Amino acid sequence: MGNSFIRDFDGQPEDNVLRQGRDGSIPTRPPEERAILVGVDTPTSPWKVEDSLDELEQLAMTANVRTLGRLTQRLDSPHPATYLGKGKLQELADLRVSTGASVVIFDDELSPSQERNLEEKLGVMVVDRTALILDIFARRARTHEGRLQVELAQLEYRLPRLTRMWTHLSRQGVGGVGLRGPGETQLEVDRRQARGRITHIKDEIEQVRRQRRTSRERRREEGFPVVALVGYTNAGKSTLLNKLAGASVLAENKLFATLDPTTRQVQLPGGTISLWTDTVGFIQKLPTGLVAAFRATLEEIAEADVLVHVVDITHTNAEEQAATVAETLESLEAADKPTVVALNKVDQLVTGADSPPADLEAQTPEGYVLVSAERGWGLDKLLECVQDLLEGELREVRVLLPYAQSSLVDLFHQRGQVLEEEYCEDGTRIRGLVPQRFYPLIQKYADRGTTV
Ligand SMILES: Nc1nc2c(ncn2[C@@H]2O[C@H](COP(=O)(O)OP(=O)(O)OP(=O)(O)O)[C@@H](O)[C@H]2O)c(=O)[nH]1
Ligand SMILES: [Mg+2]
Repeated sequence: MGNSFIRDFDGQPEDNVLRQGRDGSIPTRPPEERAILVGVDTPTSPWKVEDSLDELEQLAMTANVRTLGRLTQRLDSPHPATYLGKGKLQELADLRVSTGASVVIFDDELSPSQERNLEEKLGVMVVDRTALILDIFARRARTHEGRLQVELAQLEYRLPRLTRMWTHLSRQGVGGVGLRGPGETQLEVDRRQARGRITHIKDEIEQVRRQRRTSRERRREEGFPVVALVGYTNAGKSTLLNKLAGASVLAENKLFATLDPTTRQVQLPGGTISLWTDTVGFIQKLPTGLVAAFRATLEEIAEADVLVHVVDITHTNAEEQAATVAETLESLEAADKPTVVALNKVDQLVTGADSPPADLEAQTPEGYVLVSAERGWGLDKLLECVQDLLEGELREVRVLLPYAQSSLVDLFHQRGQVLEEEYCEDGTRIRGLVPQRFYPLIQKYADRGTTV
C-alpha cells in the first residue's frame, strides 16, 4: 500500500458523533463493514489498477469500511454482464466466503444489471465506486446546498436501480454503505415519486444557483478578485486556505474532507484584498452525475479570476491526479483560466530544513510554486504569482464616463492604469487599462467614435 497517511485514518463515522446527544441517547455505532475490493486492469486506463485500488481502499476507510482483500483481472473492458469474467467471478465468490466479507466494492460504476447479477452470484451487498463516493458525500454535506446537491446525485444514481424497495428522503443515517445520507426513510416509493423529488430538488438548486450568481455579481462590483483553490482530494487546499487566511476550514487526512465551499479574504502583496474559495476536491472516475449535481458549487470555480491548482507532489500518483484535475476543469469549462500550480507538501521531501530545497526550487518552471501549506513555505511567492496573473489580465478600454460615475474613474486610477484622460462636456473620456473583471461595470460606457 506504501502510503503512510492511510495509517492515520481513524475510521470513525463522524455522523455518530453528531447524532450523539441530539436525542439524548448514546449512539450505537453500526458494525464496521468488511470488504473485498475488485478492479479490472484495462489497456486504456490511465491509472495502474493497484494504485486505483489503493485509492478505493482509502475511500472505503473514509466510509468506515475495512478492506479484507483485493482481486483484479486484466480485461480489454469490464464484462458487460458481470464486470469480471466467469472464472474470476467464481474466484471472487470463493474469496468472499473464505474471508467472510460483508460487502464487495467495485472500482468502476456498475450498470444496474451488472449490480443485480453480481449480487445474485455473490450473495452479499455489491457497491460500486460511485455509490461509495456518494456515501462519503452524504456524510460530509452540512449545508442546505450541499445536502440538496448530494440528494440529487443520489436520486439520479438510484433511480435506474430501483427495484422493490426504495429508501429515501429523510436523513436517517442507518443502512449499509452506499445507502446512507440525505435520502432515507422506511418509505417505499416508486420511480414516479423519485422523479418528482428530483424535479423539486432541481428547482431548489436553481434558486441556490441564482443566489450564488447574485452574490458573485456583488463581489465583482465591489471589485474583489476571486481566486479558486482547485485540486485532487487530500492535496491540501483547506490547509492552504487556513494558513493564508487564518481560516478554520476542516482539513484532515481523509478524502473529501471539504464538500461545501468556503470563501475567505486574503491580502495580496500589493495590498489588494482577494477572495479565496475552497471547495470540493476532485477524484478520478468522478461520476458525471455528481459533477452535474454540484454545478451550483462548481460555478464558483468557473467564475473565478484565477485558479490555484494544489498538487500533493509527494503522492505516488501526483501526475495522474493533476491530469484528472485538468480534465475535470475542462468539463467545467475552466481549463483556460489563468492558473498557478502550488506543488504542496514539499516539507515531506526534506528533513531538518525550513524551506523548500534550493535545487528543486531552481528547477521549478514558471507558473509553479513549491509550497508547504502546513509549514507556511512559499506562500509569499504564491501570492505574488496570483497577483501577477490578476494584473496580467488588464484590458484596454475606451470609455466616456458621466461625471456622476466618478467612482469608475477612480477604478482606473486605483486598479488599472490611465493612458489618456480628457474632461469633456458629457463626462470624462478615458483610454486606459482595467482588470478584466471590472469590464462588465464599464462596458455600457464604451466610447465609440472618440478622439482619445
Ligand atoms: N506534510 C504536509 N501535509 C500537508 C500539507 N498540506 C496539507 N497536508 C495534510 O494533507 C491532508 C489533507 O489536507 P486538506 O487540507 O484537508 O486537503 P484538501 O485538499 O482540502 O482535501 P479535500 O477537502 O478532501 O479535498 C491533511 O492531513 C493535511 O494535514 C503540507 O504542506 N505538508
Ligand atoms: Mg478540503
